[in-house]
Amino acid sequence: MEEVVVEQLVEKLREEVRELSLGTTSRVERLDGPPSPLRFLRDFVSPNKPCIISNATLHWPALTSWTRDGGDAYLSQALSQTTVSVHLTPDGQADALVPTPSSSSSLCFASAHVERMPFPDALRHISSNGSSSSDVPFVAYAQEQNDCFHSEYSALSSDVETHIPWATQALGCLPEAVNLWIGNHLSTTSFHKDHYENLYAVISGEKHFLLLPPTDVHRLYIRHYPAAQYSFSQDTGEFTLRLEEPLRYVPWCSVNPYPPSATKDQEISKFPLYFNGPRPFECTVKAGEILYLPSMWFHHVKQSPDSRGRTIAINYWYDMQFDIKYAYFNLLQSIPYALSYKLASLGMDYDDSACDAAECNADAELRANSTKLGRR
Ligand SMILES: O=C(O)CCC(=O)C(=O)O
Repeated sequence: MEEVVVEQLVEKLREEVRELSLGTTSRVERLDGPPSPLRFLRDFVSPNKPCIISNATLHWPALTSWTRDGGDAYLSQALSQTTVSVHLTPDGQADALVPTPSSSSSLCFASAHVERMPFPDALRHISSNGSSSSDVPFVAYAQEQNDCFHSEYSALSSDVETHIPWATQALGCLPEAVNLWIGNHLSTTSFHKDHYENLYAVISGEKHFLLLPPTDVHRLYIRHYPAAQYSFSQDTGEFTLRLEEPLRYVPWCSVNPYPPSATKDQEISKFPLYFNGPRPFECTVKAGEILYLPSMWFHHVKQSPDSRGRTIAINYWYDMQFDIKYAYFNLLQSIPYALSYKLASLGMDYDDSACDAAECNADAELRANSTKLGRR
C-alpha cells in the first residue's frame, strides 16, 4: 500500500476514535463521586476512556494524617525504622531522554540512581528541593513500581483502602500492584504507556497529566534509545551517566511536550504530528480525586507540591485484558508510519527500528514484560 495512504488511514482512525468515543475537546470527563461498577465498566473501561472521580477517597485516613500539620511527624514516626528506595537524578527527569555521555548530539534513555535510605531522610530530601536554602545536589523522588506500598510502606497500609471497591468489582480482580509516589515540583515522568488499568489517587498536592490514546501512538515517535544509568557519588556530590554494557536499546517516546524555548522550534519541526495535531487530553488530579488512566494510554506527568513541598499519590495497577483491543493496538503500533519515512528522506533523525514489527509484536512484548511488574 502507498505510504501516503497508510498515513491517511491512520489519521482517519485517530479522528474517528475522538469523534465517536473520546470527544473532540481536550477535557477528561469528571464524575462527582464513585461510579457504580457497571457504569465504570460500561462507560470507561470497555471504551478505554479516562475519567476523574472526585470525592473518591475523602474517607481515607491518609487524606488527613499524612497531610495535616504534623503530617511529617506522623509519616516519619510510622516509618521511622523503614528503609525506602529513592530515585535520584540531577534534574527530576528519570526514565527520560538525555544527551548521551559521549555525544551531546544523540540521546539515551537514562534511569535514575536508586538509593536506599531511612524514610525520614527521604522525606527531608524530597521536601528540601523546594526550599531556597536547599543544598541538596539531586532531585529525590520516592517511587518504586513493584508493589512498594505493600513492602516498603506496609506500616501505612491501614491509612488507605487495600483496593478500589467499584474498580475491583468492574475489573473482576484485585490490584496486582499498589505503588506510592512521593515527589516534589521538579519530579517529572516522561511520556510512556503501561499494560495496566491504572487507578491513580492523589493524597496531597496536585498531579498534572497529559494523556494520549493508544491510537495516537505514531504521534509520539517511539524510537530505540541506548539505555544508560545515573550513579550518584555521596563523596563528590556529583552524578555520572554511563551507557549500559552490553548496549541495550529501549523503545521510548521521543516527544518532550514542554520543550525549552531555545529548542522549541526545532522540536516542533521534528515532531509535527504531536505539536501540530490535536491537543492531548489534559487534567489536574487533586487530593481526594482518582484518575482512571486506561491501559495502554500514553501519559506524561508533572506535579505541584503541597505547602510542605511534596506531592503524594498512590496508584492501583489492575491487570488489563489482553483482548481484541490489545491486538488492534499492537497491529497499529507495528505499522511503519509513512510520515516517519518522509522525515527520514528529508534527512531528519528517524530510526525505523521503532516500527520494527518484531519489536512491537504482542508476543515479544508480553514475554519481555512477564517477569516484572512495570510492564511498559
Ligand atoms: O506520578 C508519576 O510521576 C508517574 C505515574 C505513572 O507513570 C503511572 O502511574 O503509571
